[in-house]
Amino acid sequence: MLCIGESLNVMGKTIGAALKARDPKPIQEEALFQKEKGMDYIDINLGPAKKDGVELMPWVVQAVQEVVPDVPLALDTSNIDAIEAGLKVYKETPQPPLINSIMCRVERYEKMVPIAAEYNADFIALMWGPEGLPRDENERAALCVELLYYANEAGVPNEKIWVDGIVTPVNVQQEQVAPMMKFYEMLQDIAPGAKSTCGLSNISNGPPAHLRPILNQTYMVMLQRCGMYSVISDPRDEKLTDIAKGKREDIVDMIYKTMDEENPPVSELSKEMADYVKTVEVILGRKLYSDSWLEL
Ligand code: THG
Repeated sequence: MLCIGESLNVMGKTIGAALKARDPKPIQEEALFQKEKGMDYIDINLGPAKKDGVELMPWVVQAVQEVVPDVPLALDTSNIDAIEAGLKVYKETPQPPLINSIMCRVERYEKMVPIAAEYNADFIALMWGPEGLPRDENERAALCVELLYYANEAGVPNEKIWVDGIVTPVNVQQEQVAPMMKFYEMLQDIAPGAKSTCGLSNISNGPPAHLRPILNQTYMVMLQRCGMYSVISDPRDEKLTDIAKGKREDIVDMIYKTMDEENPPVSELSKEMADYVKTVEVILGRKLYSDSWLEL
């Protein structure tokens, strides 16, 4: 599983202030930190960046590439001109840069797909359509086919497209989990060779901070089983990265067994393993979500 570090983010206190002040030091420290923690890509998340994105994105790209020239970057903003300005100054990395993201809305993708093609960038295809969030796997599939067909016609092959079905918080949209997983199981049939990704931490947006890691870790393993290729993830969660890099097969086995309803009773398990079993059950909707699911 590839990991795309999420925390070079305008919403963060330190990074937000550094971006505003055009102070490269905290940004470069964050980039070096993410590389040391094993991130395969670094997501540069500027949010909407309506006012100054065109000037800010190239400034950040250059600051980051000065210290980590070998880590590919994801350029994350809804400002199309800012994305293009970032790509203009981008210095070649072992993997091409990743545009984050192109929505399934014609007025967006007809502007952005040609930019991806021109700069040889990969892009994240965000399953956000004219009516917003798709309701199920079939609506996701329809949006996916529409955008990928357009991209293929413009000369961008599926291998350069990372499909994002959009992860939603488990505490408010528990019923969205099954369609997300079904969609990723279908993906290679509807878009052979396409890659995939998601904003993993969205699943735990809402629940208490100390419970976010186990939700993120468990859902990552469940999605990997459905074919997920990469996750946008928290580089400070070392256990998550260990699991992603195949260092915790004991956890992966327990999660798979629970998905298949072949897990031992929690009374026979260590607290660590029992917590993963309970978390699979709450993510799959076998148990109703509450913030105290690990205590039950
Ligand atoms: N899909 C795609 N891109 C995305 C998302 C997605 N980019 C943005 C987001 N979703 C993924 N990135 C983050 C970044 C931070 C957090 C969650 C997802 C996060 N941060 C902590 C918080 O808000 O509490 C800490 C903030 C801080 O640094 O202080 O949860 O779905 N394609």
